[in-house]
Amino acid sequence: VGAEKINTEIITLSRFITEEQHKHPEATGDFTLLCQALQFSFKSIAYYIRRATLINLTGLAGSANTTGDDQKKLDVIGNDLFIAAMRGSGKCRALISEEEEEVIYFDEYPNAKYMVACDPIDGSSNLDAGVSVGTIFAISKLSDEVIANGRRPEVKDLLAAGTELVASGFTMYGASSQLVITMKGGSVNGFTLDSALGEFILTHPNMQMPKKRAIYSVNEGNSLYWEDKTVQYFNSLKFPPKTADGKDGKPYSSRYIGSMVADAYRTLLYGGIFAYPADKKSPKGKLRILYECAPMAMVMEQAGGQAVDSNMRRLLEVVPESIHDRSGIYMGSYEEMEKVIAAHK
Ligand code: P6P
Repeated sequence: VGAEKINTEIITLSRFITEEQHKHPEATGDFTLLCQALQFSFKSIAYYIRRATLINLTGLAGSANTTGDDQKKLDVIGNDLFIAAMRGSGKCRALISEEEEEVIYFDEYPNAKYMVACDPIDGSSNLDAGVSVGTIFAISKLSDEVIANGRRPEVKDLLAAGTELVASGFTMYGASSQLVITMKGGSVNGFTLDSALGEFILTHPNMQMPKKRAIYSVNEGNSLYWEDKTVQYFNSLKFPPKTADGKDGKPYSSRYIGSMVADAYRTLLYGGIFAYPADKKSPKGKLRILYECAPMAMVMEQAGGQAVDSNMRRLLEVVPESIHDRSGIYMGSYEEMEKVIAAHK
């Protein structure tokens, strides 16, 4: 029997990013180095998450973050690891983190070109239960004027719509560490961390989300607070009309993990919709624009789907009013999103 053909054409994230760089003659390599630092932060966060229970890293840190969430020990460690990696890259000028009230400026690199927004450990309230959590990131480029004169970008310079993003993605720390990244105008690519090699390997090239799938993902515990059109929309999925020949329609399946990265990754792979609507309890929604909604919206759109806010505006065109500003969000398969939009007209 012939030896199994070993795949020697292994594409690591480093190689993928480098090959991307070579497609752009004007590229300086700064983005490549920034991504190297990013992937190191994912590897180190993954390392601690996998050992958390063993080295007593679960549970509360005894502190609270900017929006009052109780910080888990891993929230603090994940945030510190991420800040150190961005600082060490020398290519990040400003960093916005869910765990930091103010923008962090790396003044030691006054001419660095990039701003990074991140949620170092999204879904951390699920950590102790062993549910997949993740790191969400969004990369944007500062204006030539800010880069040239090396001044600190004003906060207003950082409050840009998601259409300005250069790249975005997330790493989900689940059964394995799955990284999903997309660059402006490009495809969505998935990488799996091979811990033995210490490399993210391309395992899901050019991810295209199914155009439709009868799965909805929302916290129904908030139904009491939903707008009427939202209630009607989800009811139309749960109680579908009878078919022409009088048979019961087929209801959608409900899947809700409560960790955005895990719900987003499943939606990307299987299709369906994920929603965290703005409602009477959270009029601006719960999820943050800069480091949850916008990066995920860019991934969903570039994988062939859509993402809108609770007013059915394209999420990538929503401009945050502050660095921790929130928005309602519906995102997922193209045709499923057409139904959302039609139901909320
Ligand atoms: P709820 C986790 O706390 C998070 O920020 C997202 O990861 C997740 O989608 C959402 O909040 C879950 O919120 O209110 O359903 O527990």
